[in-house]
Amino acid sequence: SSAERTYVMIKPDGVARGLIGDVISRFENKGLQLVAMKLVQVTPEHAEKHYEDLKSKPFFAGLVEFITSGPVCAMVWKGPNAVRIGRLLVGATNPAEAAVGTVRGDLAADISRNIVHASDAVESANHEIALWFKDEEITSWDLPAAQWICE
Ligand code: YYY
Ligand code: MG
Repeated sequence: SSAERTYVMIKPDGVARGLIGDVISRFENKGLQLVAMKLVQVTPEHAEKHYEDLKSKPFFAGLVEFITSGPVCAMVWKGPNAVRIGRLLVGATNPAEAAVGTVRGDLAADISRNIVHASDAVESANHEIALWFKDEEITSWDLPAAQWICE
C-alpha cells in the first residue's frame, strides 16, 4: 500500500565517506517520502537487538563492532511498496554482486562495508521502525507530488 514504511540506515562507512546526501537523493528521486531521520551513536546492546537474527553468524561480532564504530543515519521512508523498493535501491548484500545503479553496486566494494541497511520485509520493517524510533519522532506530512507518484 502507499502507506507502507521501511527502515533504512546509512551505516558508519556511508556517514564517514560523506554519502548521506547521495543515498537520500536516490530514495527521494524514486518517489519515496522521508518521514523520520536522526544521527545515532549506536550502543552494542542496540546493535545486537537490530541484528538479533544474525547472532549465530561468524561475522556477528565484527558487524556489531562496525555498526557501533561511528554515527549511523537512521531513517523511515514511506510510499507504495516502500520495503521492496528500498531493497531494490540498496542492492544485493555483497557489493561484488550488487547491480550497478544500486547504492551497494555503485558505492561499495566489500560485504563488511556495504554502506546501507534496508528492511527485508514489511514485518521486519515494522519491528525495526519500533526499535529505532519513538512514535512521536515519526512525522506525518503530505508529499506534494504524491498524486504524480501513485494513483
Ligand atoms: O539485509 P542485508 O544487509 O542485505 O544482509 P543480511 O544478510 O541481513 O546481513 C546483515 C549485514 O551483515 C550485511 O549488510 C553485511 C553483514 N554481513 C557480513 O559482514 N558478512 C556476511 N557474510 C553476511 C552479512
Ligand atoms: Mg538484513
